[in-house]
Amino acid sequence: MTTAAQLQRSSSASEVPPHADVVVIGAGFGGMSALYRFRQLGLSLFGFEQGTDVGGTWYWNRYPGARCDVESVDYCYSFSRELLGEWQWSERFSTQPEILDYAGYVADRFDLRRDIKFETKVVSSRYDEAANLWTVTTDKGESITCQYLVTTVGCLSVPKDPEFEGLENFKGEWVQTGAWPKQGVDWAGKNVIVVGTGSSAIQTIPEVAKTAGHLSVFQRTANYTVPAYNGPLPDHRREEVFADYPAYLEMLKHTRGGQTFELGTDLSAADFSHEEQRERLEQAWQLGRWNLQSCFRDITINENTNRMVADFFAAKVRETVKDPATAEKLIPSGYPLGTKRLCLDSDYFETFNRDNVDLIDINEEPIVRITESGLQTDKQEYPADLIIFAIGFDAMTGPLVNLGIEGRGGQSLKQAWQDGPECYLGIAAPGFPNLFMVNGPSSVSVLSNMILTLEHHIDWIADCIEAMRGKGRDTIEARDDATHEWAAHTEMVANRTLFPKANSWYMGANVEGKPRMFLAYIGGFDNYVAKFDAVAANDFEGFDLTTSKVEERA
Ligand code: N01
Repeated sequence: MTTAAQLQRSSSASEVPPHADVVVIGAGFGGMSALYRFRQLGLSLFGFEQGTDVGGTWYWNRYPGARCDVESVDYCYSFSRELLGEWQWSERFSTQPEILDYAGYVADRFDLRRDIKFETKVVSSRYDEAANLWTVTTDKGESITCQYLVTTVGCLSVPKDPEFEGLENFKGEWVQTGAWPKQGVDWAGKNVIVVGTGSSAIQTIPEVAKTAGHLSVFQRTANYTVPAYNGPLPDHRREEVFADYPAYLEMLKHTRGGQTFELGTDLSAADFSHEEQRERLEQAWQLGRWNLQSCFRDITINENTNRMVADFFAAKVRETVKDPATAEKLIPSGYPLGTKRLCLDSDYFETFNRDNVDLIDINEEPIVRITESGLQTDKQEYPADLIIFAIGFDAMTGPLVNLGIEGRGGQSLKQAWQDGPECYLGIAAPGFPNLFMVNGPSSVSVLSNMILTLEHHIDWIADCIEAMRGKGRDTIEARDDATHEWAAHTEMVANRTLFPKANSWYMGANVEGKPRMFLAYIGGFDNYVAKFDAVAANDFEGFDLTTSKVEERA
């Protein structure tokens, strides 16, 4: 096995060329995959990345305890058999530093950095109808034209600003999990406050509690979280994965969520006896991962089944958390289990048994303001040396509307999506020709295994560009009717589930003023892939493929 340290760091681009066939925005896992794949087509390429290196999500989210909640053998690139053979994960759910090492290894291994300009933010991307070209401009004042613009900016990459009164006067340090300082943060022996109890906080809290002087956790909504049981990959999974690794990853593309679960089933709770249901739930708890959400087919469809599983969950919290009042606060209510992303944790509930940790429910004790020395609720002031905001992201649309994209007639993506995003197949929008948004709104992305879904998008885009060249076409644009139909379809599929009942980021409910709608496709990765296959086989149904006047003149 070659390690990341053995490969020399590949050098990155310093000059921006005047033109490239494809410009890729973002050098996370999507951007790297795009550069690799489009190079194979012989296209000229250029990429921009705001960070100093590759890694995307795993570059920015350096908070303590950050790990992937998908097993690393599943959450990895499938595009190269050699790479699959070379890289070995040291743990079942790898840490952020190891995932970032992997990203760096891939960048070196395939010399991807040579086409990427780092520390560069794209500030506008404008489509010129007469020239049939996009012009991408950066914060450094550079610009480049391209025929195809591909965004790989992530779904959860714009952290919400902590808009708390008085924060500007706070004399201590404050940080955000989603933009954790690269130089690190020291919390040993300090009074620390964590605001938020989503996935990021649930991973942060147990780590910080180990060495903080005191930790106060401010919770608005209690969350469902199951033990990750991190460690070496269990034997039964080793056998399943490594018997034929490439075939295994290919198989995952034909599953609902880009992963398999031991207790995954097509049977509903009612198909099991009461005793069998209890046994399955107990087994699911012991197996970890999303077995608890997968052990009955109808958990996120049927309220009764959901309540039964939620009651089982509540009993586990009461068993684990010693102080009954704290346990009750930690038991979620008001939304069905699984309709906010089920978290995976390491000793989250156990952490509230520590003497140096307390939990404040801000529904009972609202935050009034941040003071110079801590956080003031309507009952008391909590002193703090460090405040960690783990308050989430402007998900799915935030990263895209921030790119200053303007399509036909100068219409901005922000304007086009002001009443909610309509994005054909989660990849393209009418009025924005030759723009491909990898894992855009209404894609399966966040409800599946992200790396496999973005590889799927990128392969499809590459095949599409190749097919267009074969047909002498140079312009592709999503049709209005197909886009409306896809939006209606994604909404209809979501409305068949319990997901719309939660005030989640899936619904855009975590950002004030954001239109409330389900922002992803919940019909399954398998059905999603089949839809893309059908669209391509049917002469790119739902898209207009044309030849621009520019090409005709040439
Ligand atoms: O963000 P979140 P996250 N005052 O939005 C609270 C992925 N991810 O960064 O629920 C007080 O889930 C908010 O409360 P409420 C994963 O897909 C993956 O944790 O809105 N509190 C909530 O408790 C995940 O779903 C991994 O009432 C405020 C929390 O802050 C997604 O990222 C790890 C508040 C935000 O939770 C987002 O997770 C981490 C306010 N003003 C993340 N505003 C892994 O792979 C918000 N909150 C393991």
